[in-house]
Amino acid sequence: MSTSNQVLADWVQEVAELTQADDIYWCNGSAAEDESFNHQLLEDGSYKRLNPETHPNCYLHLSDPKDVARVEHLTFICTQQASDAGPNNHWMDPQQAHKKMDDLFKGCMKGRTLYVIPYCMGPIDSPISRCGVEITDSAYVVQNMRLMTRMGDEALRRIEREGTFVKGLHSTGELDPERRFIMHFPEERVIKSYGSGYGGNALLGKKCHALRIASYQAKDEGWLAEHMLILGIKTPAGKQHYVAAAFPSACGKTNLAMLIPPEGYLQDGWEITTVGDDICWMRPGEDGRLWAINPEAGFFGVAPGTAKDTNPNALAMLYQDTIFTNVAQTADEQPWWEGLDDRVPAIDWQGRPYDPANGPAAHPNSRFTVSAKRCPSYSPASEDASGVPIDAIIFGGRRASLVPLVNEARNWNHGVLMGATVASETTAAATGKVGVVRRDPMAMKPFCGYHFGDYWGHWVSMQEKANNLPKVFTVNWFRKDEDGGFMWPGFGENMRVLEWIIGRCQGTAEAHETAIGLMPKASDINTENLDLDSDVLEALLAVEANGWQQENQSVAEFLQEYGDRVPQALYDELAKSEKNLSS
Ligand code: GTP
Ligand code: SPV
Ligand code: MN
Repeated sequence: MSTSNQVLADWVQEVAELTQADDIYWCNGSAAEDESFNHQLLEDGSYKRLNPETHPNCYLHLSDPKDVARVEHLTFICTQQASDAGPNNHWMDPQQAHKKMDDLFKGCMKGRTLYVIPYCMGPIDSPISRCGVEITDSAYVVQNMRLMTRMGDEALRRIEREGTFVKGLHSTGELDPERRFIMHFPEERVIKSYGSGYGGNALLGKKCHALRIASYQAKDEGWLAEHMLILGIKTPAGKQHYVAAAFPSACGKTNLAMLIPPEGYLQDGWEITTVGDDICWMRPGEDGRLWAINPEAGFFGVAPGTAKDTNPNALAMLYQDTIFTNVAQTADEQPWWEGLDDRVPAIDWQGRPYDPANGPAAHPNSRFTVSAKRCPSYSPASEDASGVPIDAIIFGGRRASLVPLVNEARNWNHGVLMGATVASETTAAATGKVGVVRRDPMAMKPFCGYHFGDYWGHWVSMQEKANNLPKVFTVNWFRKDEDGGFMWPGFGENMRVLEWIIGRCQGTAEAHETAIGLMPKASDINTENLDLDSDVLEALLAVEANGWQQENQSVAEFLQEYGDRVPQALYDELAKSEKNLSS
């Protein structure tokens, strides 16, 4: 037994018996352990060493070609009452789900080692952080968890002090899509995942714990667990602000979190720092503001599109100590993906000689795993036990039409309505069709561990818990013209929108009241050195009354799908917008 926590010791024993693992190994988080896992993964062929000259200590892992993304159709929330999971989740009776999973886990680790990974989500000394233990039979998962969380002895000591932790059981199983399930038991704080070794399906600290289980727990305890990046903005006057932004998977969180402002902004003294790129835990502080931590310690970021001109900070992280999953390789064994540069890859993400006839060289959901500390814009405030105070919350998605570049909520409840009804085109981050517009409330459609009606009610209720809440905005970087081109340049130029948002928070930027919220006029956006036609900017900031009337009709239908658990405040705000539009 390697722990003084009896519940943990008993659980590990029980799982070892169920899975019939040959060995049990407790991860301690040391550098020597890291090295020995890398060695083992190279030996057994799970890793390929990338060019040590250009990419020291970087490894390539190619997953099973049928195991390349999250599987929302195989992901379940198992609450006692089906109604508590809500129409936004697949539900299974907890008893039945446990039985199903335990049958799959029976004997699945015969001949294999069971790894115990104690981890802490958030700074080890933060009262906002929460711990978990993942049991897995995948050394690749161990190495990802090492980068993505604070794992090992320090986390175990905290678990022993606190006595509580989330239990996550994982096996890659046979990687058979027919024998693959990601089950959550939020009432028991338990996760069981079988049959996938990929990303959010297998790194249980991430989506399973930090979003699905944590969102459920946060509702009971009065805080928020969100699919949001956190970034710091320092103004030329030296004022430090923090912004949290929720965009659906593969819709720009990593990019915005690491934004490098345009030249003129840098000269003026603006500074952007990165606290997190995917998950944000926020709770009301004594000052009535929301204080946020990034529960993660690393980035599991989308590789395709990452380049010198789009996200130089991200690219700079990836030259050492990085795990690449499902990217392509150049002839000299450097990692490569679409959008990186104009070299032609030699080998594709399935290890075949590259042939354009086989589709993209890197899988569209190929990813890098890297420590957050390697990011040039990494903020030291990420380690603050108290978190950072949030000034603005931003919601966004991919909308080719209608939704303007930026819009400010009239008030908190209107902000909750805007977040609750964000729609976005689906991406390769989950299996299924890409490019279909669906509502993705707060970017949490795949990740909310309970009924959306209750979740929106919880958001509305934050007003009673904190009297100095952030201002709320929506943005849309993805409007397209008739030729299918993006109308807004995006990436670093998004700074111009952030400047307006910060100006609104400080009370210095102008806004005019529209039917759908408070918006800048084109002249309120800084366009110095921006290569954009003024009529394009006008179009990006226009409110199309007819389109919004239809949108609101669709929003009303959407809310009705969630029945009487939807807070009345959302209908009231929707009615206001409808009245504005018809007057
Ligand atoms: P997850 O890790 O899946 O939660 O995703 P994410 O939200 O962090 O996504 P990420 O920042 O990696 O964005 C993925 C895709 O969005 C890439 O193809 C980017 O090139 C594209 N993207 C990001 N920002 C912009 C932008 O401002 N404009 C445009 N046009 N594309 C963008
Ligand atoms: C997402 O899909 O939102 C991700 C990647 O951040 S994964 O960890 O696979 O869920
Ligand atoms: Mn994500």
